[in-house]
Amino acid sequence: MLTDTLAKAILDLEEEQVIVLVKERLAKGDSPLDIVESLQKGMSEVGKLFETGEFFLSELVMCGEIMKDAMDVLEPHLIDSHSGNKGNIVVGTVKGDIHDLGKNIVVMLLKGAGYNVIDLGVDVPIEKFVEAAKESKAPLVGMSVLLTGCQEAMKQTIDAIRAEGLNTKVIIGGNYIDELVREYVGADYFANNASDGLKVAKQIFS
Ligand code: B12
Repeated sequence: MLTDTLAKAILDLEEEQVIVLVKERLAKGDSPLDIVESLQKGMSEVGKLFETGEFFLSELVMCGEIMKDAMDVLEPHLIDSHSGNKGNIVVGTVKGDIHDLGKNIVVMLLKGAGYNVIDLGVDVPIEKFVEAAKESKAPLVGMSVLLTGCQEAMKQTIDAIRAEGLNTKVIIGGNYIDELVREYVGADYFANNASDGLKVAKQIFS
């Protein structure tokens, strides 16, 4: 039973209510990242209902659309006027995976903190990650994955980056990522939310 009203509204797919609650919480002075956390909680519940067959793909799509609308409201509060001169970071969702809502939040937050983010989008081929890391000489590459089936693609992408001998740290993120996954795919860091990702970036660029 969800006690967080915003999480509950997204679980109920109440689009208008979600936007009203997001605006109310911003007006109250809540941090945009706490609001994202509530949305994420609700979406996780939607995912569970999809898994058990109570929700179908249409509900998953709708939940994604609601999240996009909520992010339109939150975006100006996550991004400020920094110029992006703190250094390059390459970010993308791995090959085979088209989930991008979480990645986009990470991108917004990094841009907001002044990094120049090279966003490769979704379903990113291994070579594209390697090329971008090489060309930009980015000290950090961030990879997003939500599908367990795409873990292997993530491992292959990291292997390919290492094979080039690039001096690049790799951070992976996604809802199910943990230390075991990090170790298996050979990443340097992992994060389950955007703010932990930002902390790692700050550490690397410090
Ligand atoms: C919305 C959604 C969709 C939308 C995505 C819309 C979009 N534009 O992204 C649509 C409808 C397209 C979709 C499609 C599918 N989905 Co889907 N989807 C979801 C759902 C409900 C929410 C995901 C989400 O956006 N969460 C909100 C964001 C904010 O959270 P987040 O992604 O976790 O990101 C945060 C952190 O993880 C972290 N993070 C994420 N990336 C990164 C990267 C870095 C570098 C860092 C530092 C941090 C970081 O920071 C973010 C912000 O805090 C999840 C359920 C869940 N538990 O996540 C299922 C889920 C991921 N989907 C699932 C499935 C199965 C699918 C489909 C295969 C369904 C189908 N039969 O077609 C397809 C896959 C298509 C593909 N090839 O990718 C499964 C995956 C199961 C598995 N074990 O692999 C899940 C878990 C649902 C479930 N429980 O069954 N999906």
